[in-house]
Amino acid sequence: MEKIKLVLATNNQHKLDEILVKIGDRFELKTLNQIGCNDELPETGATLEANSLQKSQYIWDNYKVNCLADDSGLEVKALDGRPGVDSAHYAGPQRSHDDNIDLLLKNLIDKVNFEAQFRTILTLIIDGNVSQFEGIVTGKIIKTRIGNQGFGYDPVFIPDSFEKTFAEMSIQEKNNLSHRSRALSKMVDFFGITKEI
Ligand code: ITT
Repeated sequence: MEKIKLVLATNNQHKLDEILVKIGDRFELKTLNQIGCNDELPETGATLEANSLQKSQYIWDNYKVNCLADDSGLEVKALDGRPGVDSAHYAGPQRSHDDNIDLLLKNLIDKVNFEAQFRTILTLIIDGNVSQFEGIVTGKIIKTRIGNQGFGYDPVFIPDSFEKTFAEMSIQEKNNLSHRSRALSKMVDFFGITKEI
């Protein structure tokens, strides 16, 4: 069966790697570079849903190719769901993962509840038709960084039922349970594609 072609509407190499490992065997995936797109994708919405749609719609409108965008965020209970949609630039426009974690830990200093979740909204556009898929993983924030794999808030996030952070996991391990991977599984189900064995 011919593989479905999708352009991944993201400039985040880590997301690309996680998506390629998860579904690269079942889809023909292209990066923005490969279609000659070097643009900053628009992300001016107030929600993950809106931003995810904006990024995918931008690629569809400008390149007319089937595409998939990911907008994700860390939602912390004691911070009323923040940083949420602002996760990438929580500490400022420099979009520094290190600064973001520092600010997160500072804002949690006087809190007792460290529960948090990562949430992803994928937006798939096929022939102009839009579908969205959500993935969530719950866990907790820890006060010091552990691990050097992954990206973003991975060094301070321990998923429920685990004793290590996302940053201590390989891509495959993280893909067993991550928000992104769960949303991707829903998309795969949507296409009804089974893994070849
Ligand atoms: P694109 O918009 O180009 O896809 P981005 O990094 O700007 O890349 P987002 O707007 O979705 O992506 O921002 C997501 C931010 O949330 C990201 O920069 C991290 O700080 C955090 N984040 C999302 N998924 C994460 C994950 O799996 N592990 C750790 N942090 C994550």
